[in-house]
Amino acid sequence: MNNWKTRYAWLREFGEPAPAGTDCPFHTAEAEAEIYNRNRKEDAPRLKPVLDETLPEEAYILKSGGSEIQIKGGSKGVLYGTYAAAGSVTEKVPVPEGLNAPYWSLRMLDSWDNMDGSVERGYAGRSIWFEADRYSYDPARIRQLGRMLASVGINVLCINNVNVHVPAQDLLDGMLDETAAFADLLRPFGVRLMVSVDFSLPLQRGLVSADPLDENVCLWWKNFAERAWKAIPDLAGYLIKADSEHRPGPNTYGRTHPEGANMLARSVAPYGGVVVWRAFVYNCTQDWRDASTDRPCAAYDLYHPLDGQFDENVILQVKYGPFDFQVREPASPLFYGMKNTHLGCELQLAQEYTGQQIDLFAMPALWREIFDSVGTERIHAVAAVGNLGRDACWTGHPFAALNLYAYGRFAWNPGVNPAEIVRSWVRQTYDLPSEQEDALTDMLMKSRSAYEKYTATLGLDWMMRPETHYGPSPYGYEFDVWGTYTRADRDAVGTDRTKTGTGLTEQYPEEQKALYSDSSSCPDELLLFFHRLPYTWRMRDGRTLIQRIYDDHFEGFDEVQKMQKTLADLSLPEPDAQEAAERMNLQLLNAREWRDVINTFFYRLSGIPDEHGRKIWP
Ligand code: GCV
Repeated sequence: MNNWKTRYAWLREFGEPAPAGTDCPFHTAEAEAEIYNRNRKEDAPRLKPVLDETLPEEAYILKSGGSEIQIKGGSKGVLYGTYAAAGSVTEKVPVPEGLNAPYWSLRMLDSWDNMDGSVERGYAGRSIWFEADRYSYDPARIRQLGRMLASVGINVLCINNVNVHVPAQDLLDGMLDETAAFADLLRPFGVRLMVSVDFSLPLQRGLVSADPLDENVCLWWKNFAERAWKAIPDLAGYLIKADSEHRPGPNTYGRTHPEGANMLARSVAPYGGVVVWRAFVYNCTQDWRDASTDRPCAAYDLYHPLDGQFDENVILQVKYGPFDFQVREPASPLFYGMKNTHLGCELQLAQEYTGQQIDLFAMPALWREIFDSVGTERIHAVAAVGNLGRDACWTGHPFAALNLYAYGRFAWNPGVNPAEIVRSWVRQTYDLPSEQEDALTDMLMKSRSAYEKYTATLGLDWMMRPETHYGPSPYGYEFDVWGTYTRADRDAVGTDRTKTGTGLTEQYPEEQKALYSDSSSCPDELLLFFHRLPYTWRMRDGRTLIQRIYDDHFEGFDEVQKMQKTLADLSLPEPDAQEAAERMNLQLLNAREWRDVINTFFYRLSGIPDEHGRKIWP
C-alpha cells in the first residue's frame, strides 16, 4: 500500500502517485508541476519549471511573481527546484531566493538490502526491491522512492548490503540487465545507482587470485567495468567493505588499501565512476583482556600513514565517530588528519543503536555537532545507511521519516539549523495547529537527549544487548571480541583514552586534544568516553559521577513519559497517530528497563545509594 501521501502533506496536494513515463529529471519536473497545478488549492501559486542549461546541472533559481513560481534549473536542478517550490507552498513560507545548489555533489543513500529480501539492520520491513534472491518490486513504488529521494536531493542509491552475500555478486554480472532496468526507473528522478561489490569477486569467477597488483585481476576488473557501464552509463560506482568484519580485501595479498582501492578506481575512471572505500576497519576478534588495543584508535592508525596515496576518484568513507554509529561519539579523528584524501562522511539513518525506529531519535542535532566540530570543507561526500523498507509508511515509525528528510536537507546544505529542519518536516508532513506543531517539533528535538540519558549517559556506549542492539545489557559486550568495553568495576568506570591511556586523544589536532584530554574541560557527554573516573568524582555541577548516572536514567524515563503525554495531545492523522502511540508504549517500557537495569548494575557495583532514595534493586 502506498502511504506516501500521509507522510508528506505537500504530496497530498499533488494528489497522485509519482509520474510515470518520464525519461529525465526535466520531464519529471514538468510532470510534477502539471500534477501539482491541476490539484493545487485555488489561492496557491502555479509552478512553472524552465530548463536553463547555463546553470550548473543540479542548481536552480526560484522566482515568485504573483500567481506563479518560476523554477529555472539545470537538467537536474529544475526537478529539485520544483520540489523545493512545492515544499515552500506547503510550509506557507516564502520560496528561497537566489541560486540554490548542493554543497556536496555525491549525496548517497546506502541500503543494506540483501537479495533474499532481508535488510541488515533494517527496522522498516523487508527490502523494497529484492526478494527470493532476485529483483522483486512494484515499479510504481520505485518511482515513489525516486520522488522521495529527489524531493530532498539525494542523488545516489547504493542498492545492496556492503556485506555482499550470494547472489548479490551477480548484480553487475548475471543480473546486469535487471540492474539496468532498475536504474532506468530511478534515472528520471536524478538518482544514480551504486553497487556494493565483493573484493574477491575475481576468485569466484575462476581466477586464482584477487591480488590487486596481479595483471589478470586488473584486466578482469577492467572488463567487468566496461560491461557494467555499457549497460548503465550513469552508474555512480562501487561501494566496498574490505578487510573489515571478515570481508575479503587487499590485506589477504599483503597489499595496502590504496593498492586495492586504486586498482578498482582505475578500472572505473574512464566512465567517471567512483570507488567508495569504507574505513570501518578494526580488530573484530579482540581479546577483552587486552587493554592496549583500543578499537576507536584503529582506523586512524591504519589510514593516517596512507594519506595522499588514494586516487582522485576514491572516496574513503568514514563513519562519523571512531566507534560505530553510537548515540554519542566525538567526530572520527580521520576527518582532521587525512588532509590529502577525499573523505566521505557516513551517517546511519537506520536506528541500529539509536532506538531501532521504535524509540524516537531525531538525528539532526547529532550531525550538526559532527559537522561543526570537523568543518564541512574537510568532507568531500556524504552517505547515510538507509532506514527504508516495505512497511506501509516506509520507515517503521512514521516519525523516522524525519531522519531521511533531514539527511537530504543536510547533504544539500550542511549549514542548516536542526530545529528548522525538524519544523520543516513537521509542516510538510502534518497539518497541525501551530501550538501542536511547536509541541511536536520540540519533542523531536529533545528525543536524542532523552534516549541518550537512559542508554548512554556520559559517553558510556555499548551497554545494549549484543544480539539485537536494543535494550540494556551492561555486561553484554564486556567480555566479547568487539573491542567495546566499559570496564566498570566497584570503584570506577570508563576508559582512559588520553596519552596516559590508549592515546586516542593524541590522534586529534591541538584544539580537540586539549578539550578531550583534560577531564575538567571534556564535555560531560563524552566524559567516560575519554576518561576513567571513580564514582565519587565531582562533576562540574557538584554532583558525584554516580549520582549523575542515576539522575540521567531517572530523567530519561521521565522525559519519555512526558513525550507520551505530548503525543497523546496531538491531532495526528491515522494511521500515524496509532502507530506512533504503539511505538511510544514500547519506548516507555524500554526506557524503564534501561533505567532499572543500569541503575541497579551501578548500585550493586559501587554500593553507593541514590541520594534521593529512589527505587533501585539491591
Ligand atoms: C553491514 C556494524 C553493524 C553491521 C554492519 C557493520 C558495517 O558492525 O552491526 O551490521 O554491517 O557495522 O558498517 O559494515
